[in-house]
Amino acid sequence: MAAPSYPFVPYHPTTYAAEETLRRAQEYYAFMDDRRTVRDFSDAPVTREVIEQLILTASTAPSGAHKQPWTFCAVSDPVLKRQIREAAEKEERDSYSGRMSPEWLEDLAPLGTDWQKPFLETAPWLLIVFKKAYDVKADGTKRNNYYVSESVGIASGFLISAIHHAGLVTLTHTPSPMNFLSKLLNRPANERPFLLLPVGYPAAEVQVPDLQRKPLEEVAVWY
Ligand code: IYR
Repeated sequence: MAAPSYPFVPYHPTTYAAEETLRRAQEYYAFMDDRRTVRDFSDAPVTREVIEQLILTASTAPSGAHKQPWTFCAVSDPVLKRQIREAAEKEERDSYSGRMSPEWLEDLAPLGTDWQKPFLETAPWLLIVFKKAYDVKADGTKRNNYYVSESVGIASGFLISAIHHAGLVTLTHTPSPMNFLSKLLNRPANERPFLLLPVGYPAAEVQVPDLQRKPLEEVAVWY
C-alpha cells in the first residue's frame, strides 16, 4: 500500500524590502527591550476577551510534530487565587528559608524578591501554563509528545510578548515545587505545571530593579 500523502497549502507571508526589514527589526527590538518583569500589579480588571486573544497568540507557537503540548489555565476567581497564593507562599517560605542555596539567594538579592507573593491575589488573572508529556486519545490510549519543554517554553515566550504588546505586564513565577497547581486546578495526570504568569496592569508608580541587558557582543558569535 502506498504511504498516505498529506495536503500542503500555499503560504504568502508578508515580506519587505531590505530597508523596511531593518526598520521593522529595529522597531521590534525597541518594543521588546521596553518590556520589564513587573511584580506589583493594579487590581484593575482585564476582560476575558483579552485573555482569550493572548492565549490564542501563545498557541500559535511552533511545537514538536505540531502536537501543541500545552494547556493554559486562566484563573480570575478570587477564592482560587487566594488558595494558589497560600499554597505558593507555603512552598516559597520553605525555599527562601533553607531550600535555596546562599549563592542562589545572593543572585536573587538584586531582584528584591522574597517568599511573599501578593501579586497572586492582586493581578486580575493568573495564567498557569501546563505542559503535556503525552496526549490521551478518546479511546484512552496514550500518544507521545516531543520536545515538550522546548515547545511550551516557546509558547510561553509568545505569551509574554503578547501580554507586553497589549500594554499589560507579567512575571514568570515558578513556585517550587509546583504540583499544588495540578491539585488546585484539577489537572489530569498527563499535564505538569510549567509556569505561572500573573497578568494585569502595573500598580501606580511601579518600580523595577535597575538591571542591564547583555550587549550584542556578549550574546552573539559570528561565523
Ligand atoms: N521561585 C522563587 C525564587 C525565584 C527564583 C528565581 I531563578 C528568580 O529569577 C526569581 C525568584 C520566587 O518566585 O520568588
